[in-house]
Amino acid sequence: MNTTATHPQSRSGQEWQEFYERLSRSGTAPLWEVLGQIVPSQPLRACVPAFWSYDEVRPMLMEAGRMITAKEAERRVLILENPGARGQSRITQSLYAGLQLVLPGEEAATHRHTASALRFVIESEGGYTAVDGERTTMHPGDFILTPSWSWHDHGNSGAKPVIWLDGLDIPIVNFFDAGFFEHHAQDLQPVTRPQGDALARYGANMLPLDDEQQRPATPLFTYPYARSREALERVFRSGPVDVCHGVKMQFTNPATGSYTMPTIGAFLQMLPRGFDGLPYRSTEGAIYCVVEGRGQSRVGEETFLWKEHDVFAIPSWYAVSHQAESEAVLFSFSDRPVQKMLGIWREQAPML
Ligand code: 1HN
Repeated sequence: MNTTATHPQSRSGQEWQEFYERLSRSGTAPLWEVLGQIVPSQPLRACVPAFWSYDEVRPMLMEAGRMITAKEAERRVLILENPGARGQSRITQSLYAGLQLVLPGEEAATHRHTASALRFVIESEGGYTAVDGERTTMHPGDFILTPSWSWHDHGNSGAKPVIWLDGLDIPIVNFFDAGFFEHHAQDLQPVTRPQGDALARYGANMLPLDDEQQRPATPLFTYPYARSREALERVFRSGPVDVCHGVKMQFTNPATGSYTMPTIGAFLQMLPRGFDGLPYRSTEGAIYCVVEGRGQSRVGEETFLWKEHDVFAIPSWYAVSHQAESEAVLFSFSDRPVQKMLGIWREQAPML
């Protein structure tokens, strides 16, 4: 506060204090004391750029696997907590992320919640997720969705641990105090459609003839890596390669052409070997998972050296530039769709 400067002779410090106490007792507060914080000239962020080495986290996830079953835990997950927001179960201001483990033979029971979720598969030979009556087998690199209020359960019929990165819009849902959760009557929901049904109906550049249903999220709930990877490779070969992003594509809802879910957008990008990207920033809070290759990303003042399966978070308005030592593929997700829908999304690219 700078009351002496703005009101040089008008009030004494004691009068100000007494006035503020009265305001407080009446449930009011002076805007002029907080204006700069609540309407900043540019984003004031609590969350900071952050990095999780898969080699460091994986052993602890396996340790959790020895200490608690998937059934006991409901979901056996290590939350990736942003160091600027400890205890708040968020990786960026608006999104939650965690690493989930399902051991051989385990099942994670069917439930649903208002929060929308995505999975990005890291390790799986025989892992599966069922979404609203349809199962999909998980392969490394697959991008799988469980939109708001869809029934979902997971299992592992293979012989090795299944691990994936979860991304949810929990902070957004809780911001609106709109969180609901329930268990299915059965531990495992009945399977009502064969594997590949959604992919055939919605993932072949066609739609069922009578498909005019308006849905906020994509009816295609699985995006197999083999397909996305091949598309990226072909686009990369014919170029151009963006100076900031390499070749970056966004996953879409085939019925609308829009983002896969209203709150979380997902992206896959390829960086050619030796790529030295220019800095870029936007207001989206983004989470990256390295799929292939090695390299580094400068985020603000920090440099993250990454390799396969590492995860890093880029909060709003931090400049980021990527360098690739070998050809690299990065998966990312962010709150871009909701910001765009609200008309508040900004970007600055490239920053020269
Ligand atoms: C959830 O339902 C899953 O279904 C994972 O795998 C993480 C974190 C918070 C709330 C619900 C899942 C979750 C979650």
